[in-house]
Amino acid sequence: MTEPTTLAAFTQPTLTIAGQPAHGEPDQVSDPATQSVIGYAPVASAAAVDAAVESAAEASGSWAALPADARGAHLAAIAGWIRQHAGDLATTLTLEQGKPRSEAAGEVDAAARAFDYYAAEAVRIRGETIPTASPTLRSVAIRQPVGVTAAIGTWNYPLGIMAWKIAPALAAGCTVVAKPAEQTPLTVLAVIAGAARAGLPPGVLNSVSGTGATVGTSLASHPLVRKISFTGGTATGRRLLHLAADDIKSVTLELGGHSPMIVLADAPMVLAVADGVKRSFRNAGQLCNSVNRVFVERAVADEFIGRLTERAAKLSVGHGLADPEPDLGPLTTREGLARVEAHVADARARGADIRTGGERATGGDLDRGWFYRPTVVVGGADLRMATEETFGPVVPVIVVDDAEEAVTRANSLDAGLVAYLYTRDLRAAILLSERLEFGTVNVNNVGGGDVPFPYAGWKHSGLGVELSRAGMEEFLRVKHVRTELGYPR
Ligand code: TXE
Repeated sequence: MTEPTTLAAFTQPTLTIAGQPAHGEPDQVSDPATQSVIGYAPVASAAAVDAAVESAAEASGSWAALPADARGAHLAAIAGWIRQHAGDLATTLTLEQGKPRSEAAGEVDAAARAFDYYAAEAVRIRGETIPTASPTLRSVAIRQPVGVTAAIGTWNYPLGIMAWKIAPALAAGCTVVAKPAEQTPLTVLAVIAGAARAGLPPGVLNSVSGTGATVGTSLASHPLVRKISFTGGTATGRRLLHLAADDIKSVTLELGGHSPMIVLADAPMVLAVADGVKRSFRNAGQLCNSVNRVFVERAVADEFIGRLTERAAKLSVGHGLADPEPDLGPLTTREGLARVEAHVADARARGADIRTGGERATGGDLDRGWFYRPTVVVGGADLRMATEETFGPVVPVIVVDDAEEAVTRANSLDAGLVAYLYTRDLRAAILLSERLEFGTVNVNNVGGGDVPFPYAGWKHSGLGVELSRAGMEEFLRVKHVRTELGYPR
């Protein structure tokens, strides 16, 4: 097969079914910064979804039986293909999703690193020998792949999130049918087509594209699918869990968050402000681990709010491919912009203080896109934005009396993905982080969310674990093999 050499090959990708390019009704993909059509993704028919799942089922036995290091070598080849095409992939990602080009390049690199990481991890799948009561009886627990996996992704980190599903699934010996979000299908479809070019056996990794209601539902409910790995909204996650229950499918869910940032009176202030800016506005706030509410202790509230506001007001907004590069691109979806506007209107109606932003970014080319100014709001914990995920460049700051109030408020919502804590007090850092009901607690940093580290949503933020070694184990199941050797000869 010839290698794509132009951007068009990435903005007009095919589906991949049984290792072959497959087509479908073309669906327009638009640049959220300009509303211009930048590409087309083929919508998978019902027959195409069936064919994709059947090819994954057919490839399942031989892929699982392939020695782990050979599976790892295939994953490394996919990482190589991604790196070879990193430039065009990053440009396509900015065009379909909106994020600044350097962040898109970072996401492409993260995807390649995920394939490299699980290439190495594939050979580390281990079982256990369990002592029995008899010298002739052997009990061994082995771990085998769950089977055909439906990987359903979303639009804020389309390629990164999909790599975090596909790479551990393939390493574990599962075959995959992947469905990217309908808003941002291009880079994912391009990489899956690239994986076939990089020599992945037919059927091991297939792609289908289209809406959740049609393609997503038929994929997730297909009887040959044994595992659903999903990232997206909590409502969709709940629906998929119900659907999986009917057929007892295994499920891993990464759902919405509502991350608190707690700034105690002894916080390292410069760091807290810098990290607050980074985690509130990166990717225009469209991060599941975005800072969604800050609880700051009264003694340092004025200083923190003043500095945060000053930094936020200086952030630039523009097309992700512009030179110089802006700090923020547009919101990716029209609905996303409408929600941001509704949350800010609610804050105004409740008398909150909008310190900066609070309106769309307009003028010149900005009028064509879904741009919003980085916004800092000071208000009460009753604001909609302080209880519902805004998924936009908006951060409410709530002043609290002490650490106790901050932790109680932080734990009061159903969301349990990530919490951030800023303090110089080691005792407070350890004791409070143990009380925070979140799958990740960051103390004096905003890192994590990267392939070596486990990422788990607690409460309504998810089920199971992604990333790290634990993320691969989600695609394995245990088999007990009990062998009596003492039978008569
Ligand atoms: O998610 P959806 P959306 C949160 C965030 C955001 C909200 C909704 O709060 O505003 O989710 O985002 C497919 N059967 N996060 O609208 O609708 C759909 O086609 C099978 C948090 O993007 O859940 C897409 O591929 N599939 C998140 C994927 O599910 C279905 C990051 C996600 O769509 C389906 C992004 C169905 N019935 C948004 N319905 C995080 N944790 O990072 C939809 N889909």
